[in-house]
Amino acid sequence: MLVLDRFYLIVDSARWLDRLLPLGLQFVQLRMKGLEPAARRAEIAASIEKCRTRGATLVVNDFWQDAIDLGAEWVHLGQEDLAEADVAAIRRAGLKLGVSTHSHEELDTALAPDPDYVALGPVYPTTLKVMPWAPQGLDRIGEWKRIARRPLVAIGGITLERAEGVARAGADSIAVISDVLSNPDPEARCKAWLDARATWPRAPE
Ligand code: TZP
Ligand code: MG
Repeated sequence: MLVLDRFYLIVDSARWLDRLLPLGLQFVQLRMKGLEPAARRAEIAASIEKCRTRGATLVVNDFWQDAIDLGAEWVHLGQEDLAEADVAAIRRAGLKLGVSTHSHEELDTALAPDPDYVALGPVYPTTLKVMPWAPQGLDRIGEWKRIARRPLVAIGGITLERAEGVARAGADSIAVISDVLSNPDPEARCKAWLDARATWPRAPE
């Protein structure tokens, strides 16, 4: 099975990468909302280049056509994006694919394109996104990992203090926004995550 880095940071601009890649960040998603196409493509191209230079893996959220055109290696799609995306084109171009799920109903849809990981959330309440789904809780992680039979990314309201429990519950990787980017010292917090991930237990297969 594909091994994901256990810490998966989500950023909204390439500028974060200049600050955080030097700390040893390995797995990062660029998730942008509301940019004009030209600005968006410039952000994606810059992020691909920065990650490549540092040997990190970049995942492009939503904009799968840009991701293909600009030579990204990974794309992440939500349920709605998945319905509209040309998954065959993504695969033909050799990109890996991650998908989001928020409920049991969505899991079937998420598994249909045989994704390289499934992201489950929100595990805890998140302030970042208004969502109709209740927090899934830790038990759901192990349950979904058994159903999905592929790497599971946990997301939503996860803090460094909660991370070990999330890993113990079976998450292969933990995706985070606010706990790092809203911290008064994002570099120090990012470094703390990177150091901590080596100490987390792995749930038995
Ligand atoms: N999808 C499910 S929860 C979430 C997304 C994009 C937001 C995660 O942000 P945070 O700040 O780590 O809760
Ligand atoms: Mg999306």
